[in-house]
Formats: sequence, structure tokens, C-alpha cells
Amino acid sequence: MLTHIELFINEMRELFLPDEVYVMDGTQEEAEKLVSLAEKSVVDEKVVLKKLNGQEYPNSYYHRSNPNDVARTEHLTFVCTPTKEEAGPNNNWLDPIEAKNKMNSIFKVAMKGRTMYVIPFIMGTPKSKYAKNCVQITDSVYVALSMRVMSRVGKQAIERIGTSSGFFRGIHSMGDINPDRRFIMHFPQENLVMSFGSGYGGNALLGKKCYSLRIGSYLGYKEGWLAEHMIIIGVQAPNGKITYLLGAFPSACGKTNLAMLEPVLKGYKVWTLGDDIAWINIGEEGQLYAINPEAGFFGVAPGTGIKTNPIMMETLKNDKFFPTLFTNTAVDNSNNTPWWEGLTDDEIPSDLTDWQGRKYDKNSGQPAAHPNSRFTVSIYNCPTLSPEYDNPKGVPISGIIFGGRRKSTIPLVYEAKDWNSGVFTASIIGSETTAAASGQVGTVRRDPMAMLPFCGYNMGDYFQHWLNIGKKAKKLPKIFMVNWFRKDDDGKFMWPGFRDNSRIIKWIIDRIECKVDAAECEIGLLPKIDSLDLTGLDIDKEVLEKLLKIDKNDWKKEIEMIEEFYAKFGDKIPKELKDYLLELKNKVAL
Ligand code: GTP
Ligand code: SPV
Ligand code: MN
Repeated sequence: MLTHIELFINEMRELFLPDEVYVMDGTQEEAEKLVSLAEKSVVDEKVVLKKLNGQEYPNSYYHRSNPNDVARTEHLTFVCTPTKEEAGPNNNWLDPIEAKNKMNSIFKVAMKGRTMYVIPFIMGTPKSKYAKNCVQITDSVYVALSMRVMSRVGKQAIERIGTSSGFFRGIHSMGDINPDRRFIMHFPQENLVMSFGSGYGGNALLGKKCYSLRIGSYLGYKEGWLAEHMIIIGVQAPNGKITYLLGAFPSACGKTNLAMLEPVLKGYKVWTLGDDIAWINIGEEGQLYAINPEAGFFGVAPGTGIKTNPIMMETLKNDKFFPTLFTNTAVDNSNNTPWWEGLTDDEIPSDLTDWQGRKYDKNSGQPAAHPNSRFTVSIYNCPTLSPEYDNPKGVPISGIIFGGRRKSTIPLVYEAKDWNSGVFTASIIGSETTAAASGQVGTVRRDPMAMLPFCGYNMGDYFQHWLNIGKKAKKLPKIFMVNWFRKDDDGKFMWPGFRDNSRIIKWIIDRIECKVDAAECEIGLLPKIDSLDLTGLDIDKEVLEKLLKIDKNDWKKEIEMIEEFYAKFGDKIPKELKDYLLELKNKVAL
């Protein structure tokens, strides 16, 4: 009798007709073999991987993707539930039968002349009851190697699946990398994703956004847990006590940086558990416990440097895990190292190749690295990796921080009064769009819980699910909102951000421990300026006051946008949330 994995492989072989089939075992020898193959393979007229300077960046390889394929493509991403209403206005929808027919016809014979890689992997630490079994098919060796970094690939996944049929199936082919034939189709009811025509991050590494968030959020809805676009950190205070926090920010809005924060405040230390995705269950004593289903970082390169994120720089230079990949950065030809804007403060190196493989002209007005260029590196390379990272139970959560990227309106930090008002606060998040997704950058859109592009079902039902978790859990975390990105009239960031964000984290922990008072305002609880630890920071009191200011006119405009967003969901928006909005509207109108 064939196992369900074998049956799946046979079915895929018949569909794609590859020249070869290769099942990954997850060993380092295998990774070395695949890398040397990638160094010799030409795909899309480019060598797939080039070795970088191993002295400066151990185990590191450089990859350039097609210029039409440099970010997630939300307009080509679909959630194919039996009815349109289940997917909700937050998702593009296609009838599942129609979608599958369409995909099966473009998948046909698509791997002729190629190798079909079979990637058995686990999301989550193998011993955890919260971990999930998965198999991805791909014809990209770059994707196969990336999956090795980002998840637990290999025999242990096959063993964990055994003879069962209950594993996630992810089917991916690069096709001809044509945006007109690019689709990322999700079938939540069937634990299935089909992706064609892109090799980029969230479109192609199907364990990440596709499974761990879109399918994951649907599973969480059905099974009573949450799959969220969140970091997990443990903040150690000078007395040694560690407080575990979650943080949700839209794409390219500071998660990775906060996950690796090196506090400026003496005696504080941040332990890293995850930088992008958290699965949250109600655990012992009714408290929320979180695990990171991933095993690596797929991080934004620009802006990452020794001053802003020294821990990430150390992670990238660590030689523990093979390999580390750099995608669409520039290359400094003087020493064959990756380069991006913000890596070095000093002069731009004189001999750079830009992300499209051209000699870089400093006067072009264009960046040398693509704004969404990224590194793919193992979490085990991280020097601040928490000893609890592999704890099968996860870590107990005391606070959740939400955030967005906003020039105005949203103060540096505030606290929600309780769980339900916190759910409301998260449901009204707006954020300026970034280069992490294709399309216009810098326009404000609603991005509730930083999950707009990742919630695999109707967001109205999702809000209700959040409220229900609050009713079921006995010990709920406090909820906060932050905005590191407020700008002054000259367009400069008013808050130094990065390592100085530890000052805000300290206030958050002080609030969790009921050590400081807060001031009530229209939207929640604000810090009193004298309760912020500003030791060693040169900032005017006036600037701080502005950073914490609620401008009623700004909020009137904000509420109009929120009303418009809520209206799209009709009766699906829980009454509690509508009541909070009305209450806020009345307060702001005064
Ligand atoms: P995804 O991987 O797309 O989900 O992004 P992310 O949320 O992990 O964002 P990341 O930490 O990679 O930051 C994105 C960009 O924001 C980078 O260019 C950072 O340098 C910049 N950034 C992060 N934190 C701060 C901050 O506190 N202040 C300012 N001004 N910029 C920041
Ligand atoms: C994001 O866009 O939020 C990312 C990168 O973390 S991707 O894997 O492309 O989704
Ligand atoms: Mn992300």
C-alpha cells in the first residue's frame, strides 16, 4: 500500500511531468549538493545562486529574481472557499472548482525539463502538539533551499506524517514567471495551496504566509486558536524576570527589528522567539501561549545595519547553519559582499552592482538594492535566540503590541482598557503601504491586526473569533498600540526608533506589572511623560508631547475611513466593535 505522501508525489509527477523527482531529506550534505547545483543552473537567464565572500558572510549566496517578481502580489492571491461570503471582502475569491481547473490546466507538463522537488516539512517544533505537517512541491531549487532555512525540512516530517492523509499540500511551479499567468490560490477547506508564476517569498515559500497565516487562520477559526502576523519576544528586566510579548505590525513596519531589539536601557535584554508569525493557543491556566511555526528569518535588508539592528548583523555573519541567502540586494564588487541602503553610514561603495545586475550609478536617484530585498537566514544563527524557542508548549504571553506606519494621527504608544477594546483598537489599524507587496507605496489603508493580506476567511468572522478567544481564555494579555513612524512638518521621523523603542517596551512592561499610572484619553490610556525612561535620550519635551498628542480633527478623518472599512463587512462586524466605534466618534466630536 502506498502512503498518502507517495500517492501525492505520484499524482504530481503525472500532472507536471518533470524529468526528475527529488525528495528532500533535510541534511546539510543535501543542502550543499543543491547549492552547488544552483551555482551551475541558469533560470530566467541568470545563474540561480552566486557564492558571496565567505570570510565576511559565511555560507552566503546571492540570488536575483525577475524584476517583475520582487514582492507578494496581493491582487493575484485568492481564497477559494465554497461561498464568496466565507472569504469576505478582505480576499479575492474564486469558486474552488473553477480555481482548481484553472490551476490544473496551467500546471500541466509545467515541469518538463525540470526537477520536481518534494519538500516534507514541519511548521513548529516537531515535539509540539501545535506543530503541523506539510509537503510542498516546487520546481525551484532556490525555493527548496529557502524552505530548508525557513522550516524544518526532512525525514522527521515524513515520519511524523506516517500513513496519515492529514497534511498540508502546497503545489508550486515557477512557470515562466509571467505576471499574467501568476496565481496564488488557497483552498482552506482542503488544506491546499496552488501557486504558479512567482518564485518570491510569500508567493512561493508556501509554509510562510500561505499556510501559516491564510490556511492557519482558517484552521484556528475552526479549532479555537489564532494564527497571527506577529513577533514573539521575551523581555528580561534588570531583576531577571522575563515577560513574553507578541507584536503585530504590517509588512515592512518593524517586526524583525523589534524581535531582535538590543535595548538602550541598562539591564534589559530581549530574547528572540519569532519575527513574523505566531500561532497562539489557550494553554495552562487559561493563559495564551505562543509558538513560532517558522525556523528562519526572511527579513527586509534595507535599513538593517550595525546601528539599527546589530543582532541581525551578527546573525547574518554567524556560520552555524547552511545556507544563508541574499535576494535582490546590491553586491559590493570590491569584496564580493551583499550591500543595501542603510547597511553602512559612510560612503556608498564605489563599485556596486545593483539588484538588477547593472553597474550602479550613485547619481541615478534609484536605490542600489531593491526596497524589498531580503535575506533568508536560520533562526539558530541568532545570538539572542530564546532558550524557550523550541519549547513545545510555547511561551506564556502577557502583552500584545499592535502597530502601524503612520506619519500622523496615531500616538507613539497607548494602551487599550481591556481585551474587547483592544480587539477594537487592533481592528481599526491603518498603515501606509510598503514595498513588501507590489503596488503603490505610502498610501494609508486599513490593516486590522496587520492581517489584511493574510486572513484566510471573512475578517468580520475573524473579529468575532478574537472576541470569543477573550471569553474563553482566563488570563488575558494587555493590549497596546504603537507608532514608531510619526513625522514632523519637515518629513523627519520624530521618534528615534529602533533600539530606543526599548523605552516604550519598558513602559509596556511597567503597565503589565501595574507599576505606573496612565492618563485616560479618547482612544485609551496614554503614558505620562515622566513615567517614560528617557535616560540618555536627547529629545525635546515638545516633541514628546506631539508624539503623544491626540488631534481630534485627525481622528475625525480616521473615523470616516474606519466606518468605510467596517461598512464593507455589513452585519459581519460584531456589535461590540460597532458600539466602540460609535463611542469613539462621540468622544472625538466633542
Ligand atoms: P516583513 O518581513 O515584511 O513582515 O517586515 P517587518 O515588519 O519585519 O519589518 P522590518 O523590521 O524588516 O522593518 C522594515 C523597515 O522599517 C526597515 O527598513 C527598517 O529599517 C524600518 N524600521 C524598523 N523599525 C523602525 C523604527 O523603529 N523606526 C524607523 N524609522 N524605521 C524602522
Ligand atoms: C511580508 O510581506 O509580510 C513578509 C515577506 O514577511 S513575505 O514572505 O513575502 O510575505
Ligand atoms: Mn511579514
